[in-house]
Amino acid sequence: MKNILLSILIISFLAPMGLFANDAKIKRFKKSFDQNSDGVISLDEYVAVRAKWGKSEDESQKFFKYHDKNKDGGITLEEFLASK
Ligand SMILES: [Ca+2]
Ligand SMILES: [Ca+2]
Repeated sequence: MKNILLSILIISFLAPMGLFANDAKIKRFKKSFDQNSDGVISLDEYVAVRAKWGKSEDESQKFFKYHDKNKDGGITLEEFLASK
């Protein structure tokens, strides 16, 4: 019985934390990366935004490919949230 209560406690504590993490990512997607607000991060947007943070184009292209799961040349919000 104690274990069940503990599990419920842990789940109810961790679930909102997961939501907050996603929330921060959604904000980052919309405010930082998706410059033209079409719901997709293009390679140009991604490289340009990261360049402002002092990141190299090589590294950004590598990360872009990692995020772009279906390799269609754009990162959707779903793809962005699916990546760590
Ligand atoms: Ca865009
Ligand atoms: Ca994609």
